[in-house]
Amino acid sequence: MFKGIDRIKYEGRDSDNPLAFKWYNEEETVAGKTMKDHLRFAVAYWHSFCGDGSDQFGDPTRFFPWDNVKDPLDKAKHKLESAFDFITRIGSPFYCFHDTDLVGNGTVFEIEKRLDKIIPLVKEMQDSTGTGLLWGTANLFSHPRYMNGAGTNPDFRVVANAATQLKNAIDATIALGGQNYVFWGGREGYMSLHNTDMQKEVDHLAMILTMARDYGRKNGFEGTFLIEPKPMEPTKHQYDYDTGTVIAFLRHYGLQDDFKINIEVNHAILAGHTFQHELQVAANAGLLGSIDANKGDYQNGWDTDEFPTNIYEVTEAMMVILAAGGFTTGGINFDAKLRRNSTDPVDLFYAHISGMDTFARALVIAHRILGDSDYNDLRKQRYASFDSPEGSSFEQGRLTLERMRGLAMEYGEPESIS
Ligand code: XUL
Ligand code: CO
Repeated sequence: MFKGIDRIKYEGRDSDNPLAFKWYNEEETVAGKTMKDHLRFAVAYWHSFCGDGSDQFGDPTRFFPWDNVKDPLDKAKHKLESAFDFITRIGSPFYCFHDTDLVGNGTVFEIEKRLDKIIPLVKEMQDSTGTGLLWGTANLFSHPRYMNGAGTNPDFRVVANAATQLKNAIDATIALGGQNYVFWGGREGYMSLHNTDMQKEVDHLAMILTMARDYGRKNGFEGTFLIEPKPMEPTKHQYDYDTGTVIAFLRHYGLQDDFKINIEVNHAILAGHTFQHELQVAANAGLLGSIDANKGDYQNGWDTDEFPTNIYEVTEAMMVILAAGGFTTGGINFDAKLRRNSTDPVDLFYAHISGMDTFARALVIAHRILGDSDYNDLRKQRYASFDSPEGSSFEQGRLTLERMRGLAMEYGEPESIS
């Protein structure tokens, strides 16, 4: 599929070769770590090797060499070879998948059977190319059986099917040495409260996550479980609305030691936040796990999943990520797709190169802002009044409202707002 395209190399800022990196130099060291180790890029199997360009209004525009292969397993093998061909040529250390991206959809036992056959081949591909699995997940939202939810479905028989698919996806993730396991609750929510017992559904969601945690840990999964918040689309009200909501949920059900957050740029925007805001909320709670990198469209109210190229936005994000200590098991997954009218296989390279270069450049700038400028000092100075004896007494919980009133009388009306 990608014949004639060599391994993408770093050529530096002066290069005008569109098939070369201008900023992403994987071995270059920034703040004591290579760019490769800082950024931990991953290619998303679904957008890059399953996305055919179709949308609500139009048919596929992009065709894959395996489209007409009838046998699902043969199709899976063909797709696997092309996927790893791309992953190695672009030089991404990781990739991510849904179970159904690998083997197609069907009954949970059809998926199970195909996974059993394909996972050893995927493992061979990973080993021979030196590629790692950043995270695996189960697609619990596309099949009609999940129209009213998976873990939160009102029909227990659907929940049992979802749990089976989940178990198998965790098994696949463990077999492939996955560093994280992701839950995005696309249909875990509701459309109308009139037919919804919200408390019951949220309890069920927590029960499924608890079972997944226990199963994973019992079977040797040492990575991080991640929840990816999104406020809406496809469901009207999704339970994992945003990072703050998910943190409260995890703490309420005692899941905060095994789960962290996977924050996606476009989901943050749909929730009425900025990406940086969501990152900071997660960092404050010690729960910043991983990111799904993309870009929203500020004039649209839906998830456009564009490749990230806004250097200002990405730099602000990298500042929060660096200040929080960077990724451990997490990384940067390009949950981004080509536009429908972008149909040449080479476009997948241009898109990833732009995204990877933007993050690498942002890493360099963010590091310099944090280390070589007054940025941190200025922010610290803003709170300097809390370093006074009274200010620090307040922070330590040693003041009362009565004492605050006394202090206010002493201070009088502040002359200027700092
Ligand atoms: C959907 C989305 C998903 C998750 C994985 O908006 O972001 O692709 O990342 O299920
Ligand atoms: Co995502």
